[in-house]
Amino acid sequence: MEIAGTTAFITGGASGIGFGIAQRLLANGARLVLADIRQDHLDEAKQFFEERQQGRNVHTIRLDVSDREQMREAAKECEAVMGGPEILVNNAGIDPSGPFEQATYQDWDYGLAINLMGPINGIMEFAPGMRRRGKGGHIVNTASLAGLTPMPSQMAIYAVAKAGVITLTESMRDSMAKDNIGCTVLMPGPIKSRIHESGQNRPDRFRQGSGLRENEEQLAQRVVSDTWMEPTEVGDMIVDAIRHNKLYVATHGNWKEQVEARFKAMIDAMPEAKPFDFGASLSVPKKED
Ligand code: NAI
Ligand code: GGE
Repeated sequence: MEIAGTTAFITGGASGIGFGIAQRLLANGARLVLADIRQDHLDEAKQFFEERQQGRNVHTIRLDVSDREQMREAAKECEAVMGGPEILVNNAGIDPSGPFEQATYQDWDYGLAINLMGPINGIMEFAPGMRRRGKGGHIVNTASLAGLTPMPSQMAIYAVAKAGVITLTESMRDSMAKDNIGCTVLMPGPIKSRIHESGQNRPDRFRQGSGLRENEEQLAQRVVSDTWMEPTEVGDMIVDAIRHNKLYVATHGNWKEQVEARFKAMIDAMPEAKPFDFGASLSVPKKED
């Protein structure tokens, strides 16, 4: 599809990968609605674009992607203020990692509410409008290579959510295609960002009863490495994926061996296929049966 003249709604659009995608979409002629839970990130992003005489093409909305009411209101506000969106980027996410044994239900609920239900809420609240306007469009969901690569238990909550985002994107594709809406799942490796500040972004209702507070405090001390990729480079990959409706974008090739070994082990676990008619068992029984 053509990016120029569209509106892009980007969750977590005021920092890191989302902000990198925002910059490259704007440079290619899109208007932006940046949605983020952090007002300081939104103010900083807005100022960045104002300094470049692009403020009028950027609208900001404070919201939490795990709050469905706020997502519904944001869809209305986006359509009213900037039009569209034709492009939806479900990117907001957090790092809920820590010792598996210490994770509580609160930590699971938090990790899945933001990283998996966030994209689902985005699709539930925005896809109907995108279909109704009939202009086609594109949906980008940010997963991670951690959703595909075998991960240690420390990363279990994160990996479960990100694996879900990959499957979600793959399985919604045929439905979206009927309305000329393309789909991309972004699977980044290490990217320069403020994901180490995740502890600050945990919504209040998920704070009491967490078992991972110590880990969040440790994560907050981590420094961004020079060797990690620039978010604008990821933004360029997303511009290309939207233009050419590419389902998968992986930013790094460094985990190919692990991913290949994982799929090989799964395929090796499968017996030789026996001839079998799945037609009857997989279809809904008819009334007269
Ligand atoms: P970041 O922290 O720099 O940016 C994320 C933005 O999302 C922040 O501005 C934050 O305030 C916002 N946010 C957090 N929770 C939110 C919520 N509930 N509702 C609305 N906004 C919220 O981090 P980064 O790294 O750019 O993260 C973006 C996405 O990329 C996440 O989904 C993350 O899991 C994913 N990712 C990041 C990688 C990395 O190396 N940085 C690698 C692979 C995936
Ligand atoms: C840069 O910070 C993070 C983070 O705090 C949590 C998760 C991630 C980055 C990523 O999604 C990635 C990095 O690619 O996940 C991995 C983390 C550790 C080992 C391998 C990973 O992905 C293959």
